[in-house]
Amino acid sequence: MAYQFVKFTVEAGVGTIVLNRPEVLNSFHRPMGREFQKALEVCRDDPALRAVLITGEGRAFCAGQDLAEAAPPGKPLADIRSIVEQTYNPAIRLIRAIEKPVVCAVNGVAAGAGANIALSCDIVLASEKVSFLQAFCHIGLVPDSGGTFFLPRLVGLPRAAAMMLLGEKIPAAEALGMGMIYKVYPPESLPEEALKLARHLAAQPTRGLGLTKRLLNQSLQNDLETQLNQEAELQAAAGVTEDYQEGVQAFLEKRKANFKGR
Ligand code: T3D
Repeated sequence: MAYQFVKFTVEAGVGTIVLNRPEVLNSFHRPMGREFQKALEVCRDDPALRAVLITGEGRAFCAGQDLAEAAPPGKPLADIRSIVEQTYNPAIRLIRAIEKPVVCAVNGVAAGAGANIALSCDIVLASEKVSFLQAFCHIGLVPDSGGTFFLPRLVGLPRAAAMMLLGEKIPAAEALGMGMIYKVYPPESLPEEALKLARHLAAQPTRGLGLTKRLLNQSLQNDLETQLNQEAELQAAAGVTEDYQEGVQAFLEKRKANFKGR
């Protein structure tokens, strides 16, 4: 597939997806949504890809839905439900279902669905200059793209409610302080740090990391008993991987492990 609205590159086991409509702050229209999904599917399906990095081109990460597409001036409103179901929901499902680490490097403002796409990723890094904004309330919409699922679990209900009802800009340092994101960097170091992290993850025991992600996904709904059983089952699966054997062997031989992702 030819990509026009995302840039998709593959290098050193990392699939890098760059949202690429900088003139509208990388807001999503349907074609960009389709390309984003396609790139995520490739990351899911290609065993040579062992980590994913998502970021934005230009001064923004993503300003959510392209409002000119959703509400074109002088024309009937678009079918908002189908936009949510076809552009955002499949992308969020894919990010959570890919059994490989998905890193998000928030290089600029992350608003609306853009903020919630970032929050659905496994490890979120941000430039210290950016802000996160649950912009939906300013235009009479409800939060989507899994925001009402992830945000209360990340920061608790009171903060999630305030962010979603007020739509204030939350600076990266505040987001970090309340556990919304993992680390912040000066803007000039973010791309390099994010790539370094993604490359590191791509050289780790991918199957074990993927099963860890599955356990974390399930832990959001399961009770302790169910989760303990799941851990035993997936530990058994991790314990028969080549990477487990290599990890233990390398430890005993006091050398660096050479993981293959199998
Ligand atoms: O179909 C549905 O609607 C359902 C799906 C909903 C999912 C959602 O994401 S709803 C929420 C949509 N997003 C927003 O409401 C955010 C809108 N944008 C902003 O509030 C601001 O742009 C930002 C706070 C993100 C950044 O502000 P600032 O001052 O840095 O930039 P700006 O000047 O507002 O924007 C720069 C350009 O990008 C500008 O175009 P221009 O004047 O240079 O030609 C602006 O119109 C354009 N732009 C920014 N966001 C969007 C956009 N164009 C279309 N859609 C956008 N979301």
